Order: sequence, then structure tokens, then C-alpha cells
Amino acid sequence: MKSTLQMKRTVSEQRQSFYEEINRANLAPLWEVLHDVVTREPKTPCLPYLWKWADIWPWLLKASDLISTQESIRRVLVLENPGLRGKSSITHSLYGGVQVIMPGEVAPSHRHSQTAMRFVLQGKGAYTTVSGQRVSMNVGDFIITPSWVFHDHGNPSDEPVAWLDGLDVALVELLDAQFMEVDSGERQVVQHAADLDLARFGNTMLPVGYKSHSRTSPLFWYPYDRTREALETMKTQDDPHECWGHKLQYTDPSTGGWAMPTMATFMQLLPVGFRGAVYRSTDSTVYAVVEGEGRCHVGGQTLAFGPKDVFVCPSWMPYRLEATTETVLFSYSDRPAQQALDLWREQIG
Ligand code: GTQ
Repeated sequence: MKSTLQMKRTVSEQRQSFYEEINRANLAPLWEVLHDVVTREPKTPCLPYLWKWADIWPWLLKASDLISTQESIRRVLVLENPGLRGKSSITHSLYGGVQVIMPGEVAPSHRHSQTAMRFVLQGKGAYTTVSGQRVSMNVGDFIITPSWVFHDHGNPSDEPVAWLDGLDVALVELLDAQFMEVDSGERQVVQHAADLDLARFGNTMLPVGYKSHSRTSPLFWYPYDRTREALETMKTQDDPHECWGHKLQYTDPSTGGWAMPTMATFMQLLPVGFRGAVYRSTDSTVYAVVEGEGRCHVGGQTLAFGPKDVFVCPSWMPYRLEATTETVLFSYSDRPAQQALDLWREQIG
């Protein structure tokens, strides 16, 4: 008779040799990894983190001494999530970077299947040409570069201009659907200024007969003064939400849906002294501070934020927002992609 211990060893040895046998045929036993394959809750490598503008800005200027836009194509410092180093990711699915363009510089025209959005953090008077339309870039403006549309950036002003780039890089990479093409010329021929589309689509009206041809908003430029004015009016007449204060989502004016197919964008105002209730959602979210100072309590950390700082709240990790002074926050996440797949969840309070 074999002892129980011997029998166990035999079973485990038999299994091990079985695993080795099937391993040679690219097969693996699910039961050894089931708890990692199907987890009870989101298990993200994304960590909470805050980048201080006071640190980023001098390094952007130093990068401008070290490399031109001609050579770098895009002079960007990638915001690498500490849990995702080396993967050019700010969350598990999305990319974040801070791009600077110096007076007189041009970042040459190209296009890619990744959707990009810009949120201007510093300066005024730069432009990006999106599909032949010249869009000006001033602090607080939200700008869309749709998938597979040529775009070049320029700065005819006399000050450096910097913005936050958000792209769906890791998401597109996961799907193996990446394409990129360099334009024939450095700059596109400008056909229109962005105020034409602001007139067409930015006044709760649409050109008669307009038919949407894509899942991206026909409006590429959402200037800050309009967004700020809306929040100001809401502030005086609405009660703030217990978690997010006064919050608006950017939309495609022709559908009322999200402005981009993969990324959601928001702007919110937290009144002076606001102490938000705990919130969580499955979309890891990147925040950029436009105005004000406060704190984000997340994952046992207190992220103290001020203007132009960028911070991340990972998927399903409870967090709450506090504002010392009146605060305006821009944010982006992969919420539309999750919703399209019936995956998105949130928990309020
Ligand atoms: O401006 O086209 O931060 O293609 C990363 C990739 C910016 C851009 C980034 C890009 C761009």
C-alpha cells in the first residue's frame, strides 16, 4: 500500500509530465490558471500616479534644446504609468504624452489608425491641421484627430505651446489593427479654419441634409471658453453631483454620442471646498487639471494636484476628489470602447 503522501506525489508527478507532454503541442491546462484567466474583479497593472507640471515643463524645454521636431517628428515625453513601464501606456489601454512645439516649428503631416485627442495645457497660437482644416490650440481647448486622417502641427506664435496627447495605442495594438502613413508634403494645404465647423456643428444645429460618415465627431475643435461658460452657468443653478461635481461629457453633435469611438472625454467643475463621495468605474481615467487645487484620494495615496498636473485613477479602484479652490478637471478614458462591448460598470458612493 502506498502512503497518501506518495500517492499525492505520484499524482502531481503524473500531471507535471502530462503538462510537459501537451506543452510541446502548444496546449496548456486551464485549471492551473483559471483564477487568473477569469478574475472576480478587474485586475489591472495600472497604478495611481500624478505627474507635476513643475517637473514636466523644465524637462520639455530641455528636450527642445536636445532635439528638433524635424528629427523627433513629435517632441513628446510619454507619461508612463509606473505599473506599465516600457509599454508607452498611461493606462492599460490608452497612451498619454505631453507634446511641446516651439515658435516657428512644424511637426510633419502623417496619419495613423489610432484615434488621437489633444488637450492644450500651456500657451496659445499653435495650430494643428486636421484633414485640411486649421484648428487653433489655446489653453483648455479639446481637439480631435480622427483615425486615419492626416495631421500636422505648427507654432507661428512667439511662445512654446504644450498639450496632452491621448491615443488609443494599446487598444489598437491589442487588436493588431495599426497602420501609419507619412504624408507626401510636410504640411497640408489649408482648406478651412475650424470656425467653419464650429458654425456648422457647434450651435446645437446641423447643416440640413448632413449625414454622418464616421463614428468620430465632425467637430474637431471644442474651445475652452464655451465649455467653461457652460460649467459656470451650471455652477450657479445646479446642485453638484456627490461624486463628480458639475460634469459634462464631450459629444458628437450629430449623434449625441461620444465624440470619439474609443475614448471618452469630460470636463468637470468642483466647487470651492468640494469633498466628493467615493466613486469607481471600470474605465481607468486620466485627469488633467485646468484650474484650481485639490486632492485625489486613491489606492491609499493622496495625490495633491494643481494646474496642469496629470493624474491617473485605475480601473475599479475607489477614489474621491476634493477641491481646495474652485477646480476644473479635464479627463479621458476608454469608456466608449467598454460600452460598445457591454462591459462598462460604475459604482457611486
Ligand atoms: O501628434 O501625431 O504623442 O502620432 C504620439 C503619437 C502624438 C501626433 C503622440 C503621435 C502623435
